[in-house]
Amino acid sequence: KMARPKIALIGAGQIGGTLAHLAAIKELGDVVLFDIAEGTPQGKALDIAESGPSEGFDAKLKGTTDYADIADADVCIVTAGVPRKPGMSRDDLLGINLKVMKSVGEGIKEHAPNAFVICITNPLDAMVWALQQYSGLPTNKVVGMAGVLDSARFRHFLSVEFDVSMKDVTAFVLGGHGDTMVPSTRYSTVGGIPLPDLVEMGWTTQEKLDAIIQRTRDGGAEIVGLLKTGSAFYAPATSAIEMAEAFLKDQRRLLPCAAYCDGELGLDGFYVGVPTIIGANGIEKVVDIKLSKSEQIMFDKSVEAVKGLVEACKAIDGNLV
Ligand code: A3D
Repeated sequence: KMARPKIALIGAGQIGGTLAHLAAIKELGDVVLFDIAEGTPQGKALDIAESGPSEGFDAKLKGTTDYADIADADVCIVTAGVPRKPGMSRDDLLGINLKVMKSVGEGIKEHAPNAFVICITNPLDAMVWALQQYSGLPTNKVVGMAGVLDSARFRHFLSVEFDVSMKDVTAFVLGGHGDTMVPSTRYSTVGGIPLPDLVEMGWTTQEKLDAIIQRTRDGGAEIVGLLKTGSAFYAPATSAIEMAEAFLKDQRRLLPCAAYCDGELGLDGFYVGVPTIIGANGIEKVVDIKLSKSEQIMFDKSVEAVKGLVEACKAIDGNLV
């Protein structure tokens, strides 16, 4: 018997619930929603299951507070922890969410050690690094979602500026998922035409482009400021589902993700946003792109910010190396 893939969602909050809904609608597999808040995962799983007859999907949904239920999951998507409130930076979440990563990592290690693990919890680059250590899973099987979302925001703003379909807009945002992220203009295109060429052609101006880049950097804060009670969840969930699908269907998608770099882009032994290929083996490859001088300066600054967060984690938990 061919079993359906099993997708475990650790954290059944705003993003977790949206992930469950999308995974079911796209029939990526059976879904287990896990949370420590008794009733929340069960309630969301039942509610989504009850949308099945109208939507017409075949997927089982289960809500649980017991890690045993994630047994042998093929994919785990981690959103457990707390999100930002207005005025908070992602880094303010570090202390609380590091403790959450420890319990989640141990749960995955015991029950789903063969899973492809996608971390979304902030501050992303440090949390995915800690989660890999706490879970003990191979580095190619533990990855952070940020670049797909940041690039999607960039692509959305560009498609509005150029008034063209977002299908024809590609974009790359690299570096850490924070205020220092690096939206690359040379590697971002409309219909294959790089952004600097579009400025030269007079289709947009450098000022407008700079404003879009800044809005992309502030994309998360813009949503937090509007919602007031939490952070973005529809687009973050969709981005992680894109990565999960690339793994489950062995698509070999080239997506920017927070991946473990060991030599690539001059980095040794930690996580930061880089172009990757996702296929059946998880992160199949980190694409060692060449940055321009100015991009390199921005990237280095971003890497320093991530290193600072990693050091802060080590100061809290001496077992992390
Ligand atoms: P929220 O709706 O609060 O959901 C978080 C859930 O985690 C809640 O249901 C909690 O009960 C649960 N939880 C807390 N502690 C544990 C634990 N130890 N084990 C299991 N579950 C637990 O938040 P959200 O879904 O809006 O956001 C989740 C995380 O994603 C936050 O840290 C956000 O900052 C982060 N986030 C990241 C991005 C990126 O692009 C990287 C984007 C948006 C949000």
